[in-house]
Formats: sequence, C-alpha cells, structure tokens
Amino acid sequence: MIMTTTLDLFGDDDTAQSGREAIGPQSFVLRGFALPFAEALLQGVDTVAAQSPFRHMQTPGGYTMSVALTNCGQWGWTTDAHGYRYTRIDPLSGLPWPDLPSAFLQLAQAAAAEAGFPDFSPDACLVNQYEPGSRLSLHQDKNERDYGAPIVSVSLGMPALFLFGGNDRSDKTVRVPLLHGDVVVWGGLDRLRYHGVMPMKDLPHPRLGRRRINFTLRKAG
Ligand code: MD3
Ligand code: FE
Repeated sequence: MIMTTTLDLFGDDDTAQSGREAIGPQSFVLRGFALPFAEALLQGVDTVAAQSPFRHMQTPGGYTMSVALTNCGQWGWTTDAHGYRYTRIDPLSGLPWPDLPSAFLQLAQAAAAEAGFPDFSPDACLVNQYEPGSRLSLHQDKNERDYGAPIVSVSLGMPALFLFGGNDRSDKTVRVPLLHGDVVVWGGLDRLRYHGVMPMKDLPHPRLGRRRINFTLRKAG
C-alpha cells in the first residue's frame, strides 16, 4: 500500500463539506453555485445589454479588446485612449448604467458570505462577453477604491481556462477551468493577484452557443 500526504496550503480540507474549493488563501471556487439561478441571471444580462449594449473598448495602449463588455449598477468600468476608470454614465448611451438586476445582487451576497465575506455591498458590475478566440491578458484589478471588498465572479456559457498568478506579473500562474454556473470569490490577501483568461476554444454551450458571459460584482466607489 502506497500512502501519500499533501500539505493543506489553503486550509481547504473542508471542500467536500462546504462545496467550496480554495485556489488561494482567500479565493474560493463555488462549483455550480449559480446553476439554480442561471435563467434569471441570463434574463438580467439581456435586460442590461438592451440598454447598454456589449461593445469592444479601446485600451490606453491603442488595442481593441477581444472581449466585449457592458456594465450595470452605480459604477461601470470603461477603458479608452485616456485610460481605465469607473464612470456613472455609459459613454455609448449617454445614460446612467442600467440597474443591477436583483438576482445578481442576491447571488453575489450569498456567494460572498459562503467565502467568508458576510457584508458585501457591491455598487458595480462588469459584464464580459467572450467568443471563440477572445482572451484577457494577465492584469490586476486596481481601479476600485476599496481593496477590502471582495470580487464575486459568475461564469455562464462556454468553458474558460482562468489563469491565476501572484502579486507580481512574473509569478507562476495556475490554470483553473471555469464552467457554466461556477462562481468565484476573491478577496483579502488575493485581491491584487494577477489573473487572465486563456484564448477561448470553440466549444459551443447548449444554452448560450458560442458565447461565454462572465460578470463580476465589485465595490468600486
Ligand atoms: C482575481 N474577468 O473582468 S473573473 C475582469 O473571466 C476579469 O472575465 C475574468 O478578470 C473573466 O477583470 C476573470 C475573475 C476575477 C475577477 C477579479 C479578480 C478574478 C480576480 C481580482 C483579483 C484576483
Ligand atoms: Fe480582472
């Protein structure tokens, strides 16, 4: 009989018990957590996109993002030739960003509590839409005012390979598959870790087709 032991680096020996999988000291994947709410969440995405359509924004470096995005809530993340920032007004519609759908807020607060952040009150939600070939290069999320609040991310549609690095760009990255219905909560010590998404494969999803939607709830203001 061969026995092996592993070091419980992230204190995630409660995975089977709680259904949460630690990928960092304060980052947890909640597999399938959004599945019971998927239809309500997709209805919310449609309502948001009808008012503030998905668009491919320009980076300050002069590139066009392969990911299309929109926002809802009080603050929306934008990028253009002048830089990255949060605004109250959608530069495309000229109107405030659409309201945060209540299903987004309820899911985010339940997920944050599950990961040890019981008082999460997000005021911003960035909605990303990926097609085959879309990618998100390694970056940190630093435009929010308060790094004390976590970020809750919800994945729907085509599967993605998420890259999770460290606090320096050159730190080694681990790959985490994110599937339809998976929710991830990132906070505390992990809040400023580099991360990205590998180029999307063409693996159509039965409900969403050749699309992946990821939305992230944040405290920006
Ligand atoms: C880890 N989106 O919009 S969500 C982003 O799948 C972004 O669309 C990815 O990165 C996506 O900025 C990943 C997960 C995520 C979001 C914020 C983080 C992971 C994070 C902040 C710190 C560490
Ligand atoms: Fe990010």
